[in-house]
Amino acid sequence: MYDWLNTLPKAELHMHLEGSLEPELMFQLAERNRITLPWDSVETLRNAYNFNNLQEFLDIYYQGANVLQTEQDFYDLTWAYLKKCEKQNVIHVEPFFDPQTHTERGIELQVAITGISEALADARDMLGISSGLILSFLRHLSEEDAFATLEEAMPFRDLFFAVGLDSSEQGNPPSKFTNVFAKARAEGLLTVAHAGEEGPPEYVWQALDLLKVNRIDHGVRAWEDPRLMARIIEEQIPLTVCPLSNTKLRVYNNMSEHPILQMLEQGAMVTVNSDDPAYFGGYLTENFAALHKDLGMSQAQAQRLANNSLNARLAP
Ligand code: ES4
Ligand code: ZN
Repeated sequence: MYDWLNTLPKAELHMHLEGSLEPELMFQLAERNRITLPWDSVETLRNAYNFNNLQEFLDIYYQGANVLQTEQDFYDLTWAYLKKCEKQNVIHVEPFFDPQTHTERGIELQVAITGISEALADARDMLGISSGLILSFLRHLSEEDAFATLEEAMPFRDLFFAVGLDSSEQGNPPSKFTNVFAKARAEGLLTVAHAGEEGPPEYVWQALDLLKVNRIDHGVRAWEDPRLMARIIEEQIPLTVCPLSNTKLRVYNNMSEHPILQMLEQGAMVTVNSDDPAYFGGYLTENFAALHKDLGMSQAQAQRLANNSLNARLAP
């Protein structure tokens, strides 16, 4: 089954490039940039990947991102992910990057977006992988900070097609970013937002009604609200679901509790994604394989999920 799932043509619509930083590359870049990491080896670092919630993960994810300093570093990070996509027959990707994770520590937005975009362009030419980049705002920071980030990014407007919203969800509702999302839409950008990962169904309503998003990232907690599920199905709003992420961050204690196949069977436009593959135990095929192993996903269901991912693409 793994090989069959691996060969299936698919798209990835929810992954954070900073979350594809494998420990080996993190240590390599630390050495290249003469940065001291708070872990003494790849093994120690991997052993730290035991999270009880989103925040415990984010604390390590932001620390790891410190090794990314030069355009070449961002290129190497992105290229390693795209080579993995080639191996797993991922033919289209719409990855996120978090400019504020880098600008906050003095790395210019231009450095990150140029390195990433060059790798995406090379993957188009050399690997046949199409893509569109999503600029994601950190929701634990202010809306004013998001406005400044959008402004800083406008000279590179042709290098990204959408904005997103990620980081600590609880206590940072979509409503906090209503104005900056309106501004992004006025600039012709599409919009997505993480909602209903740890946060309540109310945050999914807000992402739809206030941020007017074209797609919901995660959205699994919509399952608790039948009225919301009815709307998601009626309007065929894509949900980018991340099964291994949800169990690693204990949104569900066991994959057997995950509602993704029930959502699919009700007619929701759900897709499978890896989120932060270096931290959560696998890339796209591993996420599909986990659904087969733990939820008994059939080949027909896998085919529908893969088709959904290709149909829920937003990049031009
Ligand atoms: C993230 Cl899993 C997840 N949730 C929210 N924000 C994130 N940034 C990177 N991974
Ligand atoms: Zn995510």
